[in-house]
Amino acid sequence: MSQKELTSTDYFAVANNNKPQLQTSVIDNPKIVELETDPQAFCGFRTVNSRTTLNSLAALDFNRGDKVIFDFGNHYVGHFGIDLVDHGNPMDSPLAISFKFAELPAELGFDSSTYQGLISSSWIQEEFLHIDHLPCHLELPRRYSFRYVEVEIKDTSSQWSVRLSKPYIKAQSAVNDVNIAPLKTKDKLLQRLDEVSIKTLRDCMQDVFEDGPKRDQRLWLGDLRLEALANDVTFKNYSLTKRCLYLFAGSITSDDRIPADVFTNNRIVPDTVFFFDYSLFFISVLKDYVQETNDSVTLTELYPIAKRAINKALTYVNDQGLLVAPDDWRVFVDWSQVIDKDTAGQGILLYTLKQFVEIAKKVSDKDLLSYEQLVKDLTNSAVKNLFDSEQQLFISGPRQEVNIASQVWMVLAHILSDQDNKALMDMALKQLFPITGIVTPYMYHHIVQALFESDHYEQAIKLLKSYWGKMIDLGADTFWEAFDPNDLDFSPYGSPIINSYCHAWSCTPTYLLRKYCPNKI
Ligand code: RAM
Repeated sequence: MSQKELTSTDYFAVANNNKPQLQTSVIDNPKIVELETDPQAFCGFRTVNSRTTLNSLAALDFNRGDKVIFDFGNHYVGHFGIDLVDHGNPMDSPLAISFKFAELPAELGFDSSTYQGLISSSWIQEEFLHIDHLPCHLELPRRYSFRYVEVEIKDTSSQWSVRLSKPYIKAQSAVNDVNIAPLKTKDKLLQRLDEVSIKTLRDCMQDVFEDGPKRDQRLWLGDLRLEALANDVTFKNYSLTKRCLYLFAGSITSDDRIPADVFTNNRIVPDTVFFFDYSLFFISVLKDYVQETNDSVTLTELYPIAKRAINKALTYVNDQGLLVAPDDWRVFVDWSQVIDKDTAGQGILLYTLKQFVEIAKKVSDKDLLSYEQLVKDLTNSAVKNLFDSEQQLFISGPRQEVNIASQVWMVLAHILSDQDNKALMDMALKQLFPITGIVTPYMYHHIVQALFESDHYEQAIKLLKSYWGKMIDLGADTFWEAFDPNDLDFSPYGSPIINSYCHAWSCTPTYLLRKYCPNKI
């Protein structure tokens, strides 16, 4: 099989040929609700039904300071529309009107002018408009990600009022409500975890597999890997995975690093953010895609990129056979700021090197043997240098720290025998549970997966139920970007209001349940 590399332009052309046709559906008849403070609710806010109904709304006069909140009953991504009509004396001034869009009630309770988080406040979903002439049918041009919309009248004049009717969402996704076979279980919570996962994935499947339709609305490699796995057991939209693989292939740098993310609106722009592990996950996505589809053309065209990515990563292995990732190309693993990530990085390198060997076999790469030898060498060095036989756990970094991420990635890399993997997770369960210091569903996914893969079925289900189940208890319609059950206000960016509450990398319960327990639950 020839392994000739294409140019960026060629890769992007294939990506463009696999652009999805977005499917739209209209969601109307929302309920009208009111916002209340509640110390027990997520970030202190909940909604309650209002006495106003949609029918009575159309006859209500709105003036300066009046507000109404629509609740569409579930999370959607799309455009909001509403009819506005003036009432009373002639309209002697423009209408000033504002909108807030929220995935969760707490976003409505937050005053955006007080936001001091690390990333741009412009992600906060709000809009302020002047409308010169009524009546009008307004459909906002920007796409939002939301369940709730608060409409506030900033001003009319003392002469006239405005009346509101027919609010709706034109919802969009790359995928339709296809017939996904229901999860085979009588367990109501597991059914709900599966449904919410699928909804999360669906709302993130847009022009690319986005990380979060509220924020960053962008293709990230780490998120893509998990979305593609969940897609394999649900929507099976393989051309979207293919599109995203080609977008990353065309974005590889001249020094062989694959960017962590790519912007795809208007034009394709690779970001200048790089994570060591994300670059390697290109190999995982390619291997999984080829395993699912047997698409040998894609494998041939993308294999050279995978090879450049693994070769580049291997240049950071030292004489002892250990990965030393450079400061400007760090290993991400989780948003946790408290765990050492060195050993998890070694685990990820081994995990992806083994996957690379699988695809190298498929293309009959002449260098196959040397990669197989490297798997053996790096495995030996990991066991020799990083496994602490006294504690029976892997240690990480200069402080020889013991943390859950190291154990999990070593289990997932399967460098130990199945029996030793089981013993390792037994010890992790004893010493490192309940989990602390991990703050994303992304890393929790890997913990659950490591439990399944080390023959800890019950503990895996228990963790799925307690972690993702807690988000549901807190009102999740879709799963979240960040969630630390020990610190509900946690945000990687300094304010939970900027967090995304429909986030791709949290959609994996559907994958974990369908892959690891099809006939058991
Ligand atoms: C954020 C997003 C994204 C993730 C990166 C590391 O910007 O949450 O999903 O991949 O961080």
